[in-house]
Amino acid sequence: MTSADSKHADPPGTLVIGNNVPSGETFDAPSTTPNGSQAQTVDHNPQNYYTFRDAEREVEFKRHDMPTPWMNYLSNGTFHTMLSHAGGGVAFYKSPQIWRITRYRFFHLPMDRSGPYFYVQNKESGAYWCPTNEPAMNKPEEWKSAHGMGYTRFEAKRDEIAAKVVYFVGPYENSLIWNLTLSNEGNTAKQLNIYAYVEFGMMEFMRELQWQCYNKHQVSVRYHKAGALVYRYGVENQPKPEETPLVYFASDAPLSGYDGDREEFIGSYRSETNPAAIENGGCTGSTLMGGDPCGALQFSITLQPDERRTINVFLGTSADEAGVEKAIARSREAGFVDRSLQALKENWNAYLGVWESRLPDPDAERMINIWNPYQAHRNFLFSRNISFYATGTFRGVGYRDTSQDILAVVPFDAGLALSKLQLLLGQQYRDGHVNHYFFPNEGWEPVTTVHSDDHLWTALAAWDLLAETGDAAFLGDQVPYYDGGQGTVYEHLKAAIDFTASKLGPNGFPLMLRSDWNDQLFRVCREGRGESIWTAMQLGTVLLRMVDLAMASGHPEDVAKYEAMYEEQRKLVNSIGWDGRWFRRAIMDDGRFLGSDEHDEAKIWLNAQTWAIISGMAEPDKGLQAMNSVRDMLDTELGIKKIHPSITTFPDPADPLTNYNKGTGENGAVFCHANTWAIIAECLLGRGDLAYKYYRQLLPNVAMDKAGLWRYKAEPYVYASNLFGPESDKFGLANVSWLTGTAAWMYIAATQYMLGIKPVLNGLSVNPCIPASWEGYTVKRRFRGCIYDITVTNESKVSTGVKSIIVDGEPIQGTVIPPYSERSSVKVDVIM
Ligand code: IFM
Repeated sequence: MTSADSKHADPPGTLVIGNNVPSGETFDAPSTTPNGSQAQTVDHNPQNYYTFRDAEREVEFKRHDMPTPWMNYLSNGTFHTMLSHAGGGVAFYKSPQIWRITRYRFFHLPMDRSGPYFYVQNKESGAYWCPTNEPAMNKPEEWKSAHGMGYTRFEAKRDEIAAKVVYFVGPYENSLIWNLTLSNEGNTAKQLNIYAYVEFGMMEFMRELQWQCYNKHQVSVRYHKAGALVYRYGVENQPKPEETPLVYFASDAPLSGYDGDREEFIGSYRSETNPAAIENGGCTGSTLMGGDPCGALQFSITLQPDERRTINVFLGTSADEAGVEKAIARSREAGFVDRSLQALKENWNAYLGVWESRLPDPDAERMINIWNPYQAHRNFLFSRNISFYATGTFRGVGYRDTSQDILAVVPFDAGLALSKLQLLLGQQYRDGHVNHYFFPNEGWEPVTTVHSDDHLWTALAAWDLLAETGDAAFLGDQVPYYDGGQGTVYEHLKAAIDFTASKLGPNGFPLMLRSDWNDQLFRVCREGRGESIWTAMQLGTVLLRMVDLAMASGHPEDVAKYEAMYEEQRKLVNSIGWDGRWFRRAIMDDGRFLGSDEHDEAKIWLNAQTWAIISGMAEPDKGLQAMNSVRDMLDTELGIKKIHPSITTFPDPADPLTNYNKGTGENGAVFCHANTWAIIAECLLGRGDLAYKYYRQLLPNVAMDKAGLWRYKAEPYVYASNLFGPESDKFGLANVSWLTGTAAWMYIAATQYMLGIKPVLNGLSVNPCIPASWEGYTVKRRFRGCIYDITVTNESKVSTGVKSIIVDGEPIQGTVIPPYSERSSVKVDVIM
């Protein structure tokens, strides 16, 4: 809906672009300020900042002065680094909460510090610069960087020296590899000092904030005879001292100096921009037995004209001294770095090779083939732990969030998905409820708040696993309960249903308990009487899956119970849950409805409309009317608002439902995660044009183009959790990018509902719901050991409806293609 065609009396608003920067045009500030620093050039055209290189699965950056750091995650599953396009970032081993290796200063200015930096210094002039562009004051004359699958590279030139650095975490060692190649492009020999620098932090970030003054004297940086620095975090009372690794900082090139004491290398009242050691002739040879640790390695080299030299630096971890020596020795073996990078690339080729599509929309194609599954994989790995927005301080694995993240890993690696499902089920109590957050690496006590939705999510992942593999054996696997004893996977899922059945409220809907998917709802259900109408819909969705799971695991006796429960909730949703033009969201403690036309604020909530359809519960006329209300009241030019109107005083000015400013976060923002369900719902209604509109408008680069780069701000290649909504003066500002449930569900919405290629129990269903204008598309999808090479032809220019499917020349009945495990590939022609 644009504000112009809104049917609602109080339209959500209009798109205002760039109220902090002049709109529409580009202006260039002088390139240097009076004090010599480079001034920021404000340029609204995204094309001047970045470009996609789809064949390489890369996004390349032309400028370092982005509105925010645009991140990548480098990881081998154990050792991780979040790294920005300008070289800022943080490395950690397993957990950023207790084994954080380097320091990243969240929310501080200048932003995006510190990071794994190289400095290139001309010995004669003393001038120095960084291939990462930041943090040195002197900037490269030419510069670009790029994020790829598991690596980030920088290419820069200054004073006839060209530098290329590739940072990545390879599969063979737990280390961040910094692969630097320097070339002399001039006619004279160049005497250079090269420095590699990292700032070590206290491994426990919470402790660093609280107890740094004492505990800083329990860390050390020693020089190791292998020609390396070794950082030891020896702080008392840390949660798992026996598992805390040593950190090594080493190279395969001979050192000409080092520092382990940040004061010595950086100096006082200085920063990474102007390190004292670099300006004063070189490293001082400091080590550290208490204080502020760092790692600085100095290499003194001469490069002849046209000469090229590679220096590899390894920032890694190992359990003990012997392990450190072995890891360094292995890393220095000839070919180690190339082999590691090659293996990384092959692993991603294999992972992403499960799906390859060619679509009429290149933005959608790129997202579906590359960035969306990549982002979803990172969510699966990191949950909501650490990003530019989240400090990774007390965020473990969220039961709700991770259950959803699993969905987008199932198609790529069912084994990995199953192990995470089992990890989650280990957090379930015998009565069926689960821990809300838990800390598998840290060993901390879990967060035990009880929510109406958490425990139900896992059934969706279990059903998807069954459909993907066709193998029900895992449903019989034994998994422990958190409070003792064990049960099969199916028994765990059944216990979840039993728990909800035992927690119904006075009207018969599931009690809200602490909250449902929406974290804020506890504020209207504190007294324990509130009920969640949305959870009834979630339960319904799960019950449909449970019927299949019961049959597949040999428990047909449970089916009638699930069906009866579904029917009971369905009736309630369509009676008490119906407000006249949309479905209500909840019943508050005081018995009033949330999400009703009778209120001035928060009249309509997106989730209650979309899940009424997803659950199959909505009576057809009500479902259609509800989704029309979404279109008319919630949709904007930049995505669908979560609620409307935003809350300022509801339900009580002294105690409003949320403290979020209107148009932000949980209050009237465009919540991208919830938008995914609108796409699915529209596909289920067969409205392909609307589904596609909802999908396309939230493609990050598309939204950025519309909002303007300096308004949108976050990365154009991964989804953000939310965009400020039209009731905010910063409509279109993207927040909390990378780690969001948007990633998994957007992938499911696009591939399984829009493109309609969905594993089901008896095969691969092909049932597209696309814009009527699309002429067709192709998808290669690996499924149960066979590549399905699918060509969809939309000769009738419709959104939905399959006329015929021909597999290897043979027509099949219906829209489900059976498994062909005995064939390596099949050619599938689908006519719409
Ligand atoms: O569902 C939650 C999620 O668990 C954390 N982020 C916000 C979502 C909506 O409240």
